[in-house]
Amino acid sequence: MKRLSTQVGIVGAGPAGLLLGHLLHLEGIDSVIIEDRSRDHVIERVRAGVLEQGTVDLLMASGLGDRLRREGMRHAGIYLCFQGRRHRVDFEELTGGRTITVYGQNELVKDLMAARCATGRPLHFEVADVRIADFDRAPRIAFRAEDEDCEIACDFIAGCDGSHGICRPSIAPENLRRYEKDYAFAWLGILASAPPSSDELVYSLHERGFALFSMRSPAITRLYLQCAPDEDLREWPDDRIWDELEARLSSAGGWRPNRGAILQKGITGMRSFVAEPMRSGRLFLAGDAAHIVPPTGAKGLNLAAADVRVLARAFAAHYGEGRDDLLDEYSARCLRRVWKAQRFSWWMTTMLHRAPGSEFDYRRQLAELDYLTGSRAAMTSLAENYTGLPME
Ligand code: FAS
Ligand code: PHB
Repeated sequence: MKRLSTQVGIVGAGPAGLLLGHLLHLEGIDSVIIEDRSRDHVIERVRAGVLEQGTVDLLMASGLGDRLRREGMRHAGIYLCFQGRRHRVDFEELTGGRTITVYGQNELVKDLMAARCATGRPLHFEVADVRIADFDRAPRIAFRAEDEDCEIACDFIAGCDGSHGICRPSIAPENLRRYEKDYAFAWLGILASAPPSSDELVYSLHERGFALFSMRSPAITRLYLQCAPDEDLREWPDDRIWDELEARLSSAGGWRPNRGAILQKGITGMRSFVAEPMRSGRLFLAGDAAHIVPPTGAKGLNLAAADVRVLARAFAAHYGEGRDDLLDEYSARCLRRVWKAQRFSWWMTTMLHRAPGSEFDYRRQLAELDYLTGSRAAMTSLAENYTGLPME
């Protein structure tokens, strides 16, 4: 058995685990990060694309902003499209200057990995058979790496292993409350080699269903359309996808998305989930390991960043000042933000997706969008939530 020891053992090298590792490094706190997939798989995984103002500020303040500053696309608003017309929501004007930045999650993960390597601190990929134990008293993480049995003895474990990880399920069911909600639809998402034909994101409610126009760079667009949870991708040849996107996104004045070669396509399920508390003894859950939001509000990655910001500060207070009050407050502090993001994500999702077979709901949704795009108060609420509620 190869025995390692560290202060914080981090399971998962997604945005939550890598960012936590970096924030701890800035505080002079040791950590070991283990990941069961390969470096390339983690980097190539196409996920989030929208960073809140607070997430961008945190990355900039942590010395992770160079490429983000150069390549991130700062957007001062979004469009809401319904009944063939686009309506702009001006975040900057409505919030006194807050914006979002479009920057692919995989680009952020690349930056975080480069930062980790620059510190020389341990980051193990392709580990297997990960188990955690004794996290009430003397936490240990066991795993296999290159056919060798390894064990990390640590003061704390950070469970940053996402919604399908092993950390949350390691907590005894009687010590965890689960809140969940499923949706009767999913997203068919594509990455396309086509220059974005809109300067900002377009969220569309159409009688044929939801559609979203997003982007990754001046040459790459990212688009999603509402589909059934059990949709078969084989029934969606590229032309059908483009025809459906055009039907749902086109608006008065002839705006439509540019077509191009589809580089990647996949189906993403829709789910709202919260596990409480986000701590069990010396095990702290962060990011998708503790909560899942439907992507309509673009909150998942931003919540992960907000969690690890609170957690890093709590560990710094523990090691630097010998105080545990911030560790004790971690779960309640994060959950306040998590539930507000759950509310916003649920609201965006139910306002913009067609519920199968409900004409009354469709007319109500159109009325909600009509009210929203005509009310400064309502648009301000959307703008505040979308750009990100202030970090505590
Ligand atoms: P992650 O799932 O990213 O990372 C967990 C890591 O742990 C993974 O690398 C996994 O391989 C590893 N792991 C799992 N089990 C392990 C084990 N047993 N041992 C070791 N490692 C293990 N969010 C937004 O904010 N904006 C968006 O626009 C947005 N769009 C999205 C679009 C899609 C299609 C999807 C699927 C999600 C989207 N999200 C969005 C949400 C998404 O970005 C997540 O919230 C984000 O990846 C959460 O980061 P982590 O908590 O680090 O979890
Ligand atoms: C994306 O760019 O991938 C994206 C943008 C906004 C969302 C979800 C995903 O709400």
